[in-house]
Amino acid sequence: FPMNQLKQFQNEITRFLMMYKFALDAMETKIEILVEEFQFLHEYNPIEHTKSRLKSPESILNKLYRKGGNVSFPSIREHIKDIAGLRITCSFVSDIYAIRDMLKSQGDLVIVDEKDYIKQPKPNGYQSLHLIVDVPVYMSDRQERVCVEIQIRTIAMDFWASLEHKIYYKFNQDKQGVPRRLLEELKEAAQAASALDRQMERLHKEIEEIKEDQISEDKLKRII
Ligand code: 0O2
Repeated sequence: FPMNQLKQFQNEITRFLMMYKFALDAMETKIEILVEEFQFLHEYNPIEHTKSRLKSPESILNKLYRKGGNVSFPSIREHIKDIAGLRITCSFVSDIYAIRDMLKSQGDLVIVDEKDYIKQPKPNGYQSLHLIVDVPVYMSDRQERVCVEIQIRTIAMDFWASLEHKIYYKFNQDKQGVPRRLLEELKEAAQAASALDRQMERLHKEIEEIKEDQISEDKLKRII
């Protein structure tokens, strides 16, 4: 490659990835605003933590190759929707859907795809709600729309997914190499995580009801 062409190519990649970084920044700000308001209204924070990441050029190219796309920016945009990824870990399952609905009602966002692995877990037990959101990005000379993948899950689902990910790393990502017994136990663990989520949700609802009863009792006392 002549030096000037290489430089131009590097600049184009950097500019391309910057768009995704800006989309992630915009999404993170949106989430912060939603949480602040939610906290004011409901007196608790529905989000335990968020984590964002940009896919590296190397794994973008690997995925592009797997999907049979050609190496061009339009092809990358078409085939790879998770260059920008945001993972939101919630306290309760109902919070996951509350956040999904809040995002759905935002006029400038378009939900391009939704995969509900909570209602229908993957065969290995994986659970999460996945959204592909089309986000507007305002640059100095133009407006672009880019996709951000949002994974929303509970702490229990996140705990399971990170352990499962580590196990595959230990086996060098060779899915055939993991012993069957281990896979079965992992699936059982996912079911246990799901049962724990249901129990916590029930407790959370009971506590909310007690809180509401106390508030109305206090109001009544003040009136009488
Ligand atoms: P990374 O490093 O997290 O980005 P796609 O290949 O994305 O076009 P697919 O496979 O239908 O289509 O996407 P899906 O099902 O929405 O899942 C994509 C992402 O979800 C993965 O990203 C993981 O982050 C997560 N995920 C999906 N299934 C599993 C699972 O069984 N276990 C764990 N631990 N995570 C999972 P990447 O690109 O694989 O990796």
